[in-house]
Amino acid sequence: MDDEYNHQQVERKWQAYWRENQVFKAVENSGKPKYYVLDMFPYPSGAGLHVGHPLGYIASDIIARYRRHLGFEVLHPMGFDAFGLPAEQFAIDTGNHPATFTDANISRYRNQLEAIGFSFDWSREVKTSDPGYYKWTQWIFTLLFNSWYNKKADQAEPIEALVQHLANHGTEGVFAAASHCESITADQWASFNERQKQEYLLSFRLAYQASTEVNWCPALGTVLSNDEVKDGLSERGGHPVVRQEMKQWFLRITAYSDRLLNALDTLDWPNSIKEIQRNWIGKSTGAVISFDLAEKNGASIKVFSTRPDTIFGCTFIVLAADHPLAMEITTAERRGAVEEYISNSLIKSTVQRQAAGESAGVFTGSFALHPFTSQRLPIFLADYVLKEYGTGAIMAVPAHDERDYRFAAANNLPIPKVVDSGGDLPLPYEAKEGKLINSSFLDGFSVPEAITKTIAELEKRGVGQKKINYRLKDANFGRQRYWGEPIPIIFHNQLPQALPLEQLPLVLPDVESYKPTGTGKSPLAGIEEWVNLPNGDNRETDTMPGWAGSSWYWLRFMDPQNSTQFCSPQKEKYWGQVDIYIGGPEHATGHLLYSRFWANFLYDRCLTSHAEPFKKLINQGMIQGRSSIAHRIKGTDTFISAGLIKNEETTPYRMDVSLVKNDRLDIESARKWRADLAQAEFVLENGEFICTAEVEKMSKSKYNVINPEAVIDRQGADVLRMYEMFLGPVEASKPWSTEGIDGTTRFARKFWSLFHNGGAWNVSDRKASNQELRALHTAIKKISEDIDRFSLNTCISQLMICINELRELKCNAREILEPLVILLSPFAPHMAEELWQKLGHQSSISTAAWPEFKPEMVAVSNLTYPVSIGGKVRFQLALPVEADETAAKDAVLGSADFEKWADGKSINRFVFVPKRMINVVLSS
Ligand code: ANZ
Repeated sequence: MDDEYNHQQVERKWQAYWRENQVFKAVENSGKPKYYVLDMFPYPSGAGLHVGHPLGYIASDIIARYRRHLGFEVLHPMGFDAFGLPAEQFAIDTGNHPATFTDANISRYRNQLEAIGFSFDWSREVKTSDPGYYKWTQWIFTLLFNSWYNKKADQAEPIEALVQHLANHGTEGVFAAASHCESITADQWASFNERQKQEYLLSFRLAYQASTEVNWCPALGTVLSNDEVKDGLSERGGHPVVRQEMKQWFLRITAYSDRLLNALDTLDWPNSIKEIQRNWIGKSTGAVISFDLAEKNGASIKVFSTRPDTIFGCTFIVLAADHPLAMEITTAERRGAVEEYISNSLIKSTVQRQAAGESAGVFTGSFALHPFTSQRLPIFLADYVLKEYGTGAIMAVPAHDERDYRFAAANNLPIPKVVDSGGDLPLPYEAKEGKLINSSFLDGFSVPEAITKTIAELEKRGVGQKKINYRLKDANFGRQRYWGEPIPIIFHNQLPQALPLEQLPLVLPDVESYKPTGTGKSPLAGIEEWVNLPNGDNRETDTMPGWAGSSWYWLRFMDPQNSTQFCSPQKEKYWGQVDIYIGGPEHATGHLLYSRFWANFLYDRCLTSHAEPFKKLINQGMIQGRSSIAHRIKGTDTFISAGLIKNEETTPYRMDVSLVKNDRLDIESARKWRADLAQAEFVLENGEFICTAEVEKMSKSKYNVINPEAVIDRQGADVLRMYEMFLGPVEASKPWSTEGIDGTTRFARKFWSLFHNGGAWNVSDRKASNQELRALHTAIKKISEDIDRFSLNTCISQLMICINELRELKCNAREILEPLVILLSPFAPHMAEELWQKLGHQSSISTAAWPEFKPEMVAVSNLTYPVSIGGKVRFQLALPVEADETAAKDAVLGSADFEKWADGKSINRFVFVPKRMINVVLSS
């Protein structure tokens, strides 16, 4: 940058100014309309931020600053999602408390974020691992525990409402989302003792305990998540992992399936995310059908099918290997084979089971009877049928289902066709179009008609009914780990009770060892005096999963210091929904779904004014790294420059990107960087060693990480911000290019120099010309529209166009430059503040009114050209904007001024510079 613009000094100056004056502090009820701009708050990892991380934060900061210029009261907070496994792993490895590690990382993150010039209201910073914060995470959990879902009212209600109803009417009229709901009368309820009552209520609570299968690793003594298991072995250490039943906490998110699904239509979110959530919730309408067992009187198997119309094409039945009836129906002759199959299957995770291929399966020796034809249908176990979905059993229709088709083909089972596609399409034919054939009373009907008819017939015969099924499962809510919010439950006579608010927060106690206990329980289980209370009660020792604290944090930002409420109703009402939420698409089925669930729940319990938390969502893309790869001849210590590689077999060797400039390797520095390079031989081309480049994820292990600090130091935060936006649409993924940033640096310099002449301040109070006004208003219009459309890269290009035009016009008019600085301010706030101050303003530019677009300014039809004759400007001539050289020449020739100055001479040379000037040389 110019000598006179010292970005380091200017940026530091304004960051200090913003901090000291709390310029971005948001206040409630300021009388302005509100706008809430939220970023997905980071997990503070040990590696700090690389230039990819702030992409979304830069975009949201531009929006926040722009909205302040428009006169909104903007809430733009930042905080830290501070519980998580890396900190726990650090604690296990070093014996230090995970909080130490977390706090050190947070302070690094905060410094990095501040250095980029974000307009966060730091007074609202939250940290999910802070007891003052998780007090309320725990409280929301207790509220879930003390609620049930009334399907009739379609909302969550206090459990006391259910208790009241049971006391008055028993289960008559109760329509609940429940694990199971045994019908009882009011008298029976009255006859229950306290223990029976509590046990009964457990099935209804929105936070409940149930036994479920987990990945248990005996060698590590811990439960692993699905992604921590690869091919039946623990990812860390490679120890065997088995599936084991364990009691776990769950949240009844399934009660909200329909609401979470339907409200998607009202959200301004990317379609891709909505589609992922729709599929995740996975609503399908079909029927549950009973198939009687041929050899067991009165016993039957229930299947779930979305295609009951195809029932006459069913030739066999398949159960999940872990279906409760699997062993019971197996005949003596088949027992050995089935047992072996089941034990092999049980060690696999769900994902592996599905990947096993459809042809894998085993015959049980038993048969079921077709409900309409009484035909005997063999019953198999196979991995492609999942225990957790539907009823865990299917009627197989091989002609019209791909998976059944492959299984039938591999096991020589018949494949009768029952839907006629109308053409000659190969089997399996899965489309829901065509007419039924070979199907008795369904023949000739279309698929939808046949579905309705079949269900009616099944219901009439009492062997089936319509059923809506969801893929969504209740959310597992406990982990057997240390670094999380303790679940605020105590067991009294083995029955769970939630701690009252007065006893919250239940503070995470210190432990001697962060290691898993080896018994499957969390390290908290090792603290006797904490677990066992003097009255004989004991505490839950599971902690909450990583997503607990982030499921409501946008509410805490509204009222972060409140110690008596999670958020005051007045403040919640003022800020309402998050107007724009920016974050990565990887949270589609986790955080974004859980947050919607909690928000809907809190709304039901009359604690908030909106059921949906995030009105508009933007997913930012990734900034990828551009790795530098040197090529080493295989098996040698010789590296060969990229242009020289012919037939040699080479292996790639990633060089740290800081050692490479324009693909040229700094060999001497490389030798110092890594010992194995010290003695290596480098074969050069034209005296240089050239690397190739590869675009891939930015990561430490690929040596392609660019830290924001380095860029800020060299080019400045303003340039970093503008460059990241200029790279392309925020939503797109794109590679970082260190060379590419130079163009943005030049632009920043040009912007600054527009206000200066030879280093001296040069802004004039003269009137602006039409051309200047036109350039400015074109920019106002385009930039305002583009920010509204969230097209931030084109804002930067428009600024660049505008600056080039104004430079050509040698514009130094305050009337133009002042509004121009405001246009720059969301993108390059430090330089904008500095220029604003130099323009004579006493306060921050951040609340200066956004320049108003005046259409008449761009509609100007005439431009004023200075006409010089013989090197001197002699007169001004108005020409239509679209005038070309010929038109300009005609106009000059026809003007009285020209006649006067030409003095009868003819034109020798005519120079026309569009929008700028006309130069005439007369013949002598
Ligand atoms: C008979 C049939 C005929 C089916 C046909 C499909 C096509 P969605 O839409 O995902 O809900 N299914 C049911 N339970 C299953 C389980 N536990 N594991 C694996 N597959 C299961 O899919 C429902 C369909 O998936 C059901 O309809 C069933 O196969 C299968 F021409 O029944 B269908």
